[in-house]
Amino acid sequence: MERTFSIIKPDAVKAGKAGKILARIEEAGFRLVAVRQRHLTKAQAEGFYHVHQARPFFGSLVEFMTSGPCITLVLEKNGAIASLRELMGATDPAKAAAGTIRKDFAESIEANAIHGSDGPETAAFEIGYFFAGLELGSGS
Ligand code: 3AN
Repeated sequence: MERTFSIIKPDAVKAGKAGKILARIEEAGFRLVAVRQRHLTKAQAEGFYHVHQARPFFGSLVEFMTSGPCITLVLEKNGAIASLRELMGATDPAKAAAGTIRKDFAESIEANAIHGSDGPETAAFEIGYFFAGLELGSGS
């Protein structure tokens, strides 16, 4: 079993789409290991997206990610990382395949409804950034 980290982003939470997105995730066979709604501070969002700090959209991305509550998730499934990336679709919803979460729920390349870790190292960093070991047990 592999674990990945995901965020239902502020655009989707604000639009009342979080439940539908969670349903898609569960229907795709993921187990919810940890779930927590948070309103990120500027420092938390900057730390999370530190790999993008040199990108021109960094300031705007941090502003968007702190604009309202988001839902942070730890998900488990065989091949979870690749499976979630497939379910999410391309970063730009205009280029996302039919039936993907971003195609159906994202507003723009920035406000794109969902985040998913892009590799095992990123997943380990992102899970540990938001959740303590005690919150990552069997779910009981
Ligand atoms: P993904 O989320 O598909 O892994 P990344 O890691 O390239 O995409 O980008 C991280 C986040 O930065 C995206 N989810 C999106 O919110 C934002 N982003 C990426 N590219 C752009 C862009 N060209 N303009 C504005 N925001 C962007």
